[in-house]
Amino acid sequence: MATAVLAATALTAPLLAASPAAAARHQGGLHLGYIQYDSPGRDSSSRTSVNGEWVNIHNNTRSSIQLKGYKLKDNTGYTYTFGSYRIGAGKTVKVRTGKGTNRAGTVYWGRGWHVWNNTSDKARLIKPSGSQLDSCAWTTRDNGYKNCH
Ligand SMILES: [Ca+2]
Repeated sequence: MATAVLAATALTAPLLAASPAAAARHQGGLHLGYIQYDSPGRDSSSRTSVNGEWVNIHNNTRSSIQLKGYKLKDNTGYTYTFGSYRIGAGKTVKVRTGKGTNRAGTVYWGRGWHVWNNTSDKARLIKPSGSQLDSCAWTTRDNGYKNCH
């Protein structure tokens, strides 16, 4: 019995030790930043209104990262897939929901209507391999925007 407890402890300890590192990952890698999920004013299908929603993605690594094939996904399953876009070390790219011409620092999902739910939703950043790199959820308590760090 004592041996079994010791063995279980030995298995658990490395997992516990890994937790602080997992929490620190947000500051160190490619991650979701500030999300303006509720466009200012009343939602309409105007380009300004739809583009009033956006998600920032930060690259806090020391190297640039090619985002081609990375995905941004909501709770419903709507998905934005990055085309060729190289995000520099320490840089931010803003993904606006509506239509527009991509430029340095801003890319456009190209939708005709809002994607991020104003009451509650969850943004997910997914690697080309399909594994989830980061996620960030909000509720009505978050007042229109969420700082995911
Ligand atoms: Ca919204």
